Amino acid sequence: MTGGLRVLGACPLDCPDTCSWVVTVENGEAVTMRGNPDHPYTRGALCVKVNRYLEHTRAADRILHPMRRIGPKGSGRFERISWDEALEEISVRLRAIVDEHGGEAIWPYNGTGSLGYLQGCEGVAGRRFWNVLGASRHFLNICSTAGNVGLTQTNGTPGGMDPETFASSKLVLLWGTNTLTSGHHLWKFVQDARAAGAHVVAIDPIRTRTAEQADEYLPILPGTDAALALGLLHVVLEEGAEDRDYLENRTENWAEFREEILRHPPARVAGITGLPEEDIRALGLRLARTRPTGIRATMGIQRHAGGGAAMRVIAAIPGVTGDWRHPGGGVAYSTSGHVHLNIDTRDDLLARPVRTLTMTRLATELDESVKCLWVYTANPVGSSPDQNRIRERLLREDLFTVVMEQFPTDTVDYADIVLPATMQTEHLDLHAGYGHMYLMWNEPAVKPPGECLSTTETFRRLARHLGLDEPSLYDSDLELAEELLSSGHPSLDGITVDRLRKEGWARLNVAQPFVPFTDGFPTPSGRLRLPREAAYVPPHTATAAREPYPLTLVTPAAHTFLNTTFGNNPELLRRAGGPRVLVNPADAAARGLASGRRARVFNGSGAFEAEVEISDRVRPGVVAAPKGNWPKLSPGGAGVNAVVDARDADLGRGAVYHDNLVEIEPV
Ligand SMILES: Nc1nc2c(c(=O)[nH]1)N[C@H]1C(S)=C(S)[C@@H](COP(=O)(O)OP(=O)(O)OC[C@H]3O[C@@H](n4cnc5c(=O)[nH]c(N)nc54)[C@H](O)[C@@H]3O)O[C@H]1N2
Ligand SMILES: Nc1nc2c(c(=O)[nH]1)N[C@H]1C(S)=C(S)[C@@H](COP(=O)(O)OP(=O)(O)OC[C@H]3O[C@@H](n4cnc5c(=O)[nH]c(N)nc54)[C@H](O)[C@@H]3O)O[C@H]1N2
Ligand code: SF4
Ligand SMILES: [Mo]
Repeated sequence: MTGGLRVLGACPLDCPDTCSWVVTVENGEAVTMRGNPDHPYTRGALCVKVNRYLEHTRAADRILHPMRRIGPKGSGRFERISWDEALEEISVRLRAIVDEHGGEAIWPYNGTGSLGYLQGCEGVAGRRFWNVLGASRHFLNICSTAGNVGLTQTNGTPGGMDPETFASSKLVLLWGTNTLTSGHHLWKFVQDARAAGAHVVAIDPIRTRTAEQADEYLPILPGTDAALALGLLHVVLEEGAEDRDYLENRTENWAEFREEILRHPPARVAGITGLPEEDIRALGLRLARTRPTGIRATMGIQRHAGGGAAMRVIAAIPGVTGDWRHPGGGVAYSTSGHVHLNIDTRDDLLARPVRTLTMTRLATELDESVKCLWVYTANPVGSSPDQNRIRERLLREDLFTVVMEQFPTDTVDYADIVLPATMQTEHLDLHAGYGHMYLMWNEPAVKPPGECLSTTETFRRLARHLGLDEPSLYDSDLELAEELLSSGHPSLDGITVDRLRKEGWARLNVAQPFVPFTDGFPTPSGRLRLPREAAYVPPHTATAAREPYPLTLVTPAAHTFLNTTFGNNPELLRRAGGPRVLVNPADAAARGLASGRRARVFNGSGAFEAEVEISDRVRPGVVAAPKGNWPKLSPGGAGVNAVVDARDADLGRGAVYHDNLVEIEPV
């Protein structure tokens, strides 16, 4: 045990768990970072990635100073400049752009690199500043919007089960979610349920490490979950196990939805989902007979053409079974719908309405009308769809690109000005888990290295340099935190900055166990709205011609990276072993692919290279390559998103990362 000062913080990454951590500081240096054993949900463990966070803050390639481009666009060649020079050049360019083209010529492009309410996307850092300039709005649709909209149409909110209540479930469906990789703290609660006799089923086109730990695994065809849900409900109806009282008093559209269920008997659903009819029947029987059933369905399901509809039908299941009556019953997608902070983006500062530009559509919407692209907490060249076209667009000479970053990502290579950003141990922030019911405080533990500045401080300095006189642009971090907590919502009663600073976290002021919707749903009727229209929307991979690209590519979370974050960490890169593609033995044989050998994965949009892993963890016709590898650190210089299209899902304009067709050939 070291002596030093203990500083409480929280993981900022786009992971449901938002871990509580303790940093030990000696002589101004962060010496250790450990999971906080006192936190009721994360209970002391971090993860394979964030165990290297401190090492990452000190990485040799950390960006420590402002820089200006000296090579051609995209070359990644820069010279060091001072903050004053950077602010001056930016101010001159922004003023000229606003004067000549209007504020909407600026695209503030922020991503999920930090979920901080101050420094990251949840409080929409920088938005007040952009409002004063009249910049375009940015629609952050890259991650979860299809599911959010689908759930909101059904329940009135994307918020669902408190994940802690899975300990009380008797049947656990891990549906399109790789718990042990993408938010592993839920697992303890799943194991508690199991110890009390629960049966755990994984539904995933890949036999993931989570699926391998489950009691039962269904290798569903990608994008067909709505059909499976209807088939399971068909069995529930055959058994007469629907909760008639709940349906009558708590839901609407039952007559229509019942018809839709009856159109999907297990035999038909088997043909759509690629699952044996008897397995669908067996799971349907379990669902019919097991209360409470807890469904953990996360973002994997909704990264498809019909992803929004899939979440709608899955959300309908507890409406039919009445599972929302019980702790441990219902659907858990995200808890963010239960968080009621006062996010005051000051949209009243806009002089006139402005257009909205869409995050996943960078490749098409970054046209001549955009004169400044301002990227922060995002790495679009690595993470956004249609990588090759994004690169082309970023080469435009008259586009002024500013990137605020910690590391020299592929996106940084295209910047005109790079601004050095702090990391989580170096700035203050407030967080809320999207996989638990706690607000989290992050106290800075150390001084920023070099000349790094936080997001909030960067925008304050920029405002000052531009001579903007709107007072709210200068609110301090503590003032911003106070404002966030000032919504007056009862779930925040008694939660103050002082308390958060002292304790590190606070559970939202809700019952324990928290069972949502016992007093009705936040829909206009107060009822759960069962789908009325065609409930199953097929994936692109089922409706498009499967020639000349016959394989369905799924691109899920990598175990060792968090999106592209850590993609440059030498040890995590070593563990990942470079970009990989999982191929079924039959597909490999048909193409002369060998395990451990490099292959080219391609379609009409582009190509990337990866090492082949031949495995029956994917079924014939389905291949899988994780997201997260940096294109420039990958063979061939391209990443998985070179073959991902910028198509929209059915709802919320969500991204379709798991719904693309490819072919593979040996290199
Ligand atoms: N280690 C690690 N953790 C992460 C991340 C990471 O990059 N690495 N990313 C973080 C972020 S940004 C997010 S949004 C979450 C995402 O994490 P998840 O919500 O888990 O989403 P995905 O990894 O996209 O997909 C989850 C699983 O769904 C499966 N899947 C794909 N398509 C379908 C389908 O049509 N039906 C079904 N039933 N399953 C399908 C995939 O094979 C995968 O195993 O995780 C966060 N956690
Ligand atoms: N093929 C495929 N692609 C995917 C997905 C998929 O399933 N498949 N998933 C998508 C999902 S779910 C998401 S959420 C997106 C994520 O896509 P992005 O939002 O682009 O997130 P990252 O790729 O993690 O890049 C975040 C960057 O922010 C930087 N950063 C972190 N903290 C800070 C900070 O405090 N200040 C500043 N200035 N920078 C910071 C990090 O260094 C990192 O380079 O990726 C999507 N991309
Ligand atoms: S990435 Fe997730 S599991 Fe890892 S430390 Fe952060 S919140 Fe915890
Ligand atoms: Mo995400």
